[in-house]
Amino acid sequence: MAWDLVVVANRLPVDRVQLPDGTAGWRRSPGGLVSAIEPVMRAHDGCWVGWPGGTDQDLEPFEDDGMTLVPMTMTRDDIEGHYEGFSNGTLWPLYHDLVAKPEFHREWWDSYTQVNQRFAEKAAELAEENATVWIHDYQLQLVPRMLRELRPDLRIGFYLHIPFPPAELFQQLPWRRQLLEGLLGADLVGFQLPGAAQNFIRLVRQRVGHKTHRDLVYLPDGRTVRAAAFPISIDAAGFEALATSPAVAERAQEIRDALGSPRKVFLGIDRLDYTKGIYARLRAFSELIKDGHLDVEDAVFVQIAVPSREQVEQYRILRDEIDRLVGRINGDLGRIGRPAISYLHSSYPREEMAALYRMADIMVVTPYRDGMNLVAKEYVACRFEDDGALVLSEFAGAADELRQAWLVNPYDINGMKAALLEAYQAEDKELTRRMKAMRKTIKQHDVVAWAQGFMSELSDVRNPHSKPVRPARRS
Ligand code: GDG
Repeated sequence: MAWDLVVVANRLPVDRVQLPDGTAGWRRSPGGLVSAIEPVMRAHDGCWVGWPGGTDQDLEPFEDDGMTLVPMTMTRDDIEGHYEGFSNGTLWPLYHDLVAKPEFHREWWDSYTQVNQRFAEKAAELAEENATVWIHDYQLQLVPRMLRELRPDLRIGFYLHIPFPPAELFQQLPWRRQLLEGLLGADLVGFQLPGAAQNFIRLVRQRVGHKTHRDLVYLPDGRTVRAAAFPISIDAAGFEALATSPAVAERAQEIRDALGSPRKVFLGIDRLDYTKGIYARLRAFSELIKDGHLDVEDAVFVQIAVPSREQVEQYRILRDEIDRLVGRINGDLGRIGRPAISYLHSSYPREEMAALYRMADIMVVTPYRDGMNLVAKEYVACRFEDDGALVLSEFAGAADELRQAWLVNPYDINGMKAALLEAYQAEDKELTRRMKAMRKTIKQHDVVAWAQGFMSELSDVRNPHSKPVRPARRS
């Protein structure tokens, strides 16, 4: 069977789980990628290639909720070298402003190359003639070129969900040229922000020596590659509908009651990742209590830390650090039945997320660097009464659009304290003014618009080897 659209991502949109009767089954995995890609998949005759989690399992393609999913097999060595190693130990910190120190290991690179080659071969096998292939994220940056070598007829798009670093940082990579050439296999390379696209173009000019003009790269074989920004978004209407449902309203009230009905609730929801700035944010909040600006009778901070990359050493260390900090803050500042921080290390269904968003007065999103940050957008989508405050890091991609948030520098603890306090004390009128403007933005640019924008730019690319999707326009 061959497909008109092949989506290639590191992970499939489902996780392999054990069902209560002991047999293996699938559960929809949480996260932005799934809700973003689903509408595109449904509009096309498409299939999705990715790793289902787990090791050494050869699984056949299968249908899930109307989508055809094609599982890739990964060995323990692949996971160590490609996923935990080069993707999350080298690229992730390097692309996030060196928030942690990236490690460079030649074995990791070899594994990254091998896994990328296998993904490319699988996509080549599944795509019908002149099909479109959409490759996602930093784990698969070599796939565009590898795939083009196998199948020059294809139309290839690549989208990077995380930031693309400035040349000064990217240059550290021993394999910088290979990665740039890998991406140049695509017809269209999409980024979250215009600055990332510019970083890429500049690097291609400097390091690979191709001619560039504005957002275009001219390759010696006559192809052109476009690099542009497509800020990702969320299913805004879906989140709003969930937040307005009676079940979610009831649950939101239940959570508030369980917290002891404080005057205001602060909320943080993040994957437990060192880029997200959880530690500094909790410190800032605790200092407001220590300084006497807030009282645990009036305010509580609910921090949800979703388990992530638990096999990677740095993530285990981070978890311990946050455990210790929360313990210390609650030990020092809490009272019986009134912890300063209500900390949960767990993941939740979408309905529970919506209830949390609906219940919280102040959403605190303070990453040191983030491609976009969908949590910030989801909070805004759920505030259907135009209330609630968003405190947002300037270094999250979302800050480009959500200008009416309380924008903070996450490295500046005093600045964060001031913003948290301002958001806490803000008058209703002020909250409404800000939230209304942000809701308008989110509604206008939802995830469907994002996916359509990317696909339509991709189908406009006209290159010598691939046939145009639509009949060529007469000039
Ligand atoms: C990367 C980039 C970029 C989280 N916990 C649960 C849950 N989630 C959902 C959220 C949200 C998504 O996962 C997380 O997205 P973020 O954007 O906040 O962060 P990353 O995971 O780092 O995502 C990021 C994104 O890709 C998309 O391009 O914005 O910058 O780093 O949708 O709601 N969902 C459920 N239960 C949970 O416990 N159901």
